[in-house]
Amino acid sequence: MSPGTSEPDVLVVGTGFAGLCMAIKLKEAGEENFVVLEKADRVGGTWRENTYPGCGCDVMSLMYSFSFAPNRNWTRMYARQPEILEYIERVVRDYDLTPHIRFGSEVISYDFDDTTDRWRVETGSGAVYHPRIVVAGPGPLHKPSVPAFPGRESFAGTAFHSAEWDHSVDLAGKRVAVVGTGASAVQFVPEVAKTAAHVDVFQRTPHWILPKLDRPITTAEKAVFAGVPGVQKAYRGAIYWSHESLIAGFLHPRLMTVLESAAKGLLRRQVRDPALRATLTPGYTIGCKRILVSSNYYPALQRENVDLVTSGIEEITARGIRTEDGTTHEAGVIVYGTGFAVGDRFANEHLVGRRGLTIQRAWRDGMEAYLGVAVSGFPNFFLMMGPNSGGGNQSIVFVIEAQAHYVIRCLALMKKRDATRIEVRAGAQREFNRVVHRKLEGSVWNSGGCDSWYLDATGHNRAAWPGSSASYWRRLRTPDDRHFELSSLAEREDDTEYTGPGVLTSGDLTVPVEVFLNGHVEPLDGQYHWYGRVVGDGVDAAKQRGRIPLFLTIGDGSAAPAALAERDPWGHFRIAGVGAPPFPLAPVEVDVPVS
Ligand code: N01
Repeated sequence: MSPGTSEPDVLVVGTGFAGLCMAIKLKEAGEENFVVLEKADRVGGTWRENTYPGCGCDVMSLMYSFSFAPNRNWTRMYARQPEILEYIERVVRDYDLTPHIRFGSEVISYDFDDTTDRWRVETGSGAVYHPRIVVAGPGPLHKPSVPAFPGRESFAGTAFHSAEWDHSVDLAGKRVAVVGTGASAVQFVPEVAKTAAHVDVFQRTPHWILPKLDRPITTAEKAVFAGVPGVQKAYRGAIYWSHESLIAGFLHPRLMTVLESAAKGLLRRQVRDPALRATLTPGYTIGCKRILVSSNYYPALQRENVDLVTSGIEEITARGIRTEDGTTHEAGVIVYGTGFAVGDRFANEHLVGRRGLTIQRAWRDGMEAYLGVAVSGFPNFFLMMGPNSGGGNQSIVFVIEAQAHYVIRCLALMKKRDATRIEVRAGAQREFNRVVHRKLEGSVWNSGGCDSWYLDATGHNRAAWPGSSASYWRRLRTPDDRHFELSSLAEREDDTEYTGPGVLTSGDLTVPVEVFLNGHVEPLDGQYHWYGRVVGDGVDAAKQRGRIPLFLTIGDGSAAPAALAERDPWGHFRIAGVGAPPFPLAPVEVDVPVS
């Protein structure tokens, strides 16, 4: 590829596990003309962003790596953030991905160009790319969510979210308030409590916690992994199947009793005080919220300098947090371990697909994709870790690998059919989601009696895959071409409503042009939308005229108000209008019943 090109064949967004996996699979498939955009100046995704004390993975290390790039250097059964980031950076070096990565490139808009079957992707730094294919890999958990507690801005101390840890603040000797008791908080509370003068942990809902069987990986184990072929793989296989066996319980909550006993056992062993134990015992089925894994959280809560606060947060004051029981809990620092905005993924993004369809409109009833990867209305666009692709009981890296493989197979399908456009059929997506949501109805996520980020505001589960990850993997082996619309630009151009000469006028300017136009009645506004390309010397000048109205006339027809957009990748201008088109419309064929 030419690493500086603005017309890559494939554009990948993000350098977390998902974006990097996609990049590696593209290389393996012989595709070198791709770029990877990264908003930051370093790779790593969530493992770059989350640096809170104690940050690590609650999936066992041997399963938290690419299957094709095993890590012989893991030091612990459950790796901590620095060594996961180190692993990711090593993968980038080993696969020579750096020449493809554009750092400091945050995407601000994605627009599909119907007339060229390419995307226009713009970054905050003003760079514009025209890729044929976009693969977006923004993690589902990357937008920190801080609840709008009354008085939040009045706090006189320092406040930050766990995913934006402020390492310039020394917590030693300070009074710290921690809001939230989820997967992040159970990791950093024990660390913060070691040096803080006092920690108040604000719990709204208790979470189920399983013991974390963490320990260093011994030198002998490392030697065996390195020296005896297949051992590390077998170990990984055992972990994979132990995670996989849990899915029966997630789908049939009555089977969760075994896990619930294990969690209750930990609570019994680690919390002797019955009142505290009761406060920490959830009132919903285990698995409904993400199951936490920790062996040092309960002991940390029982330290002299730690209090668990269960009265609801009423407001934040300059001095701390006032709870509904009237107490003010003084704090110099507030840490929000309050999770991420999951439900409104793409809510504020400029992502415009075929015929001007925005992602907000497409997802007005909730996020929906086909196999978590493709979205109807958004051709040549693939999503990694999209809605209902799972990862709840399995390493997300496994899910990501399956998705990258699927995208490669879709690209191969396009090549085989000589297609410039691939788009999942709306009917296939609808049917897929009907089945997914029906299967999820009885699952522990939907019926376990809790609120969680798996469920959106309408109560629909937009996160989980209703089956084993092996079943998801199988579905992603080969794309079912009956579920996709594959077409080529050349075929569609034959199909244009009008191709031929026309005249652009703008004030006293008249420009003879060649136009390639198409159109359709838009169901959203009931109007005829026409659009296409316009070629001719002087189109540039017409475009420069700014506010002076522009018209396109064809033959003896009437002048139709038009607008010129930016050039396409071949230097031609796009033109569009709404209302009566400048070309005659073909008569609509009506079936007349034979009497
Ligand atoms: O966030 P969470 P997280 N008032 O959403 C509370 C992944 N992860 O950052 O339970 C009071 O789990 C909320 O209370 P409640 C993992 O997938 C992975 O900890 O809603 N409290 C809860 O206690 C995880 O699921 C690893 O009642 C409020 C907490 O804040 C996801 O990230 C490690 C509140 C949020 O918990 C998110 O984890 C860490 C309010 N208004 C994280 N709003 C791995 O090891 C929220 N809370 C792979």
